[in-house]
Amino acid sequence: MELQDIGFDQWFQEQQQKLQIPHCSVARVTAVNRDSYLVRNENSEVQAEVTGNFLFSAESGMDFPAVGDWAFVQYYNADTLAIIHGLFPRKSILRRKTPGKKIEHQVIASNIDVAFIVQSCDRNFNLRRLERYLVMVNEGHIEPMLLLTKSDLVSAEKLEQEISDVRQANIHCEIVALSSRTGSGLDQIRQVLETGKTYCLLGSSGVGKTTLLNHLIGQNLFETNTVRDYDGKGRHTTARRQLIVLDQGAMLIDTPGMRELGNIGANSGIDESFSDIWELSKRCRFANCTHTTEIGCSLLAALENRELSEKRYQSYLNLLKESEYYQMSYVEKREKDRKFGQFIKSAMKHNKKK
Ligand SMILES: Nc1nc2c(ncn2[C@@H]2O[C@H](COP(=O)(O)OP(=O)(O)OP(=O)(O)O)[C@@H](O)[C@H]2O)c(=O)[nH]1
Ligand SMILES: [Mg+2]
Ligand SMILES: [Zn+2]
Repeated sequence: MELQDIGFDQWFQEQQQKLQIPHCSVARVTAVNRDSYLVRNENSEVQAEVTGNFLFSAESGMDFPAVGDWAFVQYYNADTLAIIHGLFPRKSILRRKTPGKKIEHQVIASNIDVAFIVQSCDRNFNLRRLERYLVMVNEGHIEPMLLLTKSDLVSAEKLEQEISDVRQANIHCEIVALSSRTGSGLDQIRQVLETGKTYCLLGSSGVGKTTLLNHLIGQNLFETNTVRDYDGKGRHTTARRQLIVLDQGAMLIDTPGMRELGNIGANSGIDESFSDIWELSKRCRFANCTHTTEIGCSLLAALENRELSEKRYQSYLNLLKESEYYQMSYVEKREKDRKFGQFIKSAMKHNKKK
């Protein structure tokens, strides 16, 4: 196996040349435990730790290795232990705000091409939750795809209704309905998976993320658990995030079900996820329209003539209010915009080369 096969593409090769870290090899972080890691190189998967210096200089949780990261490592103990000296810049990132007032983020996974937002069509299907996940995924510059699992548990009509509800809400991502029980839809997923690309499973506990993963690897390698009957909730069976390389060459990251998304820490992701509203808002009379009371607000006008649903409008306002950007001071915003500008520039450069 070559590093390219596990996602080390031209962009990362260029970074490697720019960074020029001597005496180090390159490996990809495939699992994060409490204070140790697993990394994968051309040949095998190795236990890893970060250097003391790394611990010392880390300023926030964002600086620590996350699943999907590319790292500079050195090997010890006959190549059975890797020491992580540093990380490559991240090409894309899934992150959420840690609970509490302080604006701090936790990286869920990095360097992902497509995020599978998983909802089971029986009791977990929920448009508002979907919108929250979309904001997170869009902010990370990752392509979203909706997987509606357990299609065996609902009628064809109910499934159709759910898909039409998604479209009604102006959500345009690709949707695949599937059942790990009957196998329906699994071929469609297999066709989606491309060699060398990284995918991530996101969604509530118990929706069948790990079950799907087990089907794709063709054996029950990872633990799954029944859903509690009285509330349809899962039991948080998967405890750690890990990246698995599938036989056909794609990589899949399984994550523990999220209890709740918490506050979203996003700004750009909101406009992308609500592109219909964003388009409308361009026609508001005031550039800083809050879309709540202003005369000449085109959102309020769209609500009036039912072009825009009340629920989607509320959902947008709620997410906006929660967003980190909304809560930041002016100085913080300036700094953030500057950094984000740089991020976009480098991402665009990367895309042009593709
Ligand atoms: N009927 C039906 N049950 C399913 C399907 N897929 C998964 N399940 C069941 O749903 C339960 C939860 O599945 P898991 O794969 O453990 O769910 P998970 O999303 O990985 O949950 P966490 O690891 O807790 O985040 C298990 O009992 C599965 O057998 C399906 O397509 N149809
Ligand atoms: Mg699981
Ligand atoms: Zn407005």
